[in-house]
Amino acid sequence: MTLELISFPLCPYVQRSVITLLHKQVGFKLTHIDLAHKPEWFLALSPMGKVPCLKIGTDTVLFESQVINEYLDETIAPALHPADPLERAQHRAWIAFGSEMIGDQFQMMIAQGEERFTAASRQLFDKLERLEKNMTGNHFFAGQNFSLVDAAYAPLFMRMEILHALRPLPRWEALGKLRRWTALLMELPEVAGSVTADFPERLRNYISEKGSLLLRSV
Ligand SMILES: N[C@@H](CCC(=O)N[C@@H](CS)C(=O)NCC(=O)O)C(=O)O
Repeated sequence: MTLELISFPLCPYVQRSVITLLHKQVGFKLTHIDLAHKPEWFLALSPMGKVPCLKIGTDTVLFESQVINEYLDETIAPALHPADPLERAQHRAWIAFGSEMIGDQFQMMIAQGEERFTAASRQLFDKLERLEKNMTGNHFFAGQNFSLVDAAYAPLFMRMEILHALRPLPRWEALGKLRRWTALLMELPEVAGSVTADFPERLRNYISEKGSLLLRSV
């Protein structure tokens, strides 16, 4: 069965699925599209007009990163979700929490004015601090084993580190457990290899084109 992931190179949701595919060492084709000029074939494929979409074989399509990741997890070993239903539900809940933070982070990155920037960063950091309190600080999200939660959070944390390098973010700096978790994730080949080598520069250019306050006030 062939797998093709439809992508936009800067999309954190796509990156979650790329990490999962790389972790599972399964062959797949990555097809990038320009979200500013969505091709007709993509609009025909994607009910919400969003990436990622996973094309399975010639005519089956899945959308929504978490749905894609769960499908991959149920069909390709090793299983990354816990076997216990309650634990699995908790992992899903924290993944949903991470999705909210990706939205906050995006708003913070593209905010042009002080008010929007402050509001988005408060939303983001309040959530990050809550997550920090929930962490044991013991390796990955659930200890020694890499899980779908790790795949879901790595794109968010990768961007936090890039933004922090562009403009120091004291509230990020203070999150010791999350930053240790981040460092472990960034060393993994499936995380490092989930973006192109010029990703930090591409991200910087993207937010610069948006007139981001984050860059203007450096
Ligand atoms: N909930 C979706 C979010 C996907 C998403 O928002 N993708 C963005 C790019 S990062 C997109 O395709 N946006 C295009 C648009 O909204 O027109 C998921 O987890 O897959």
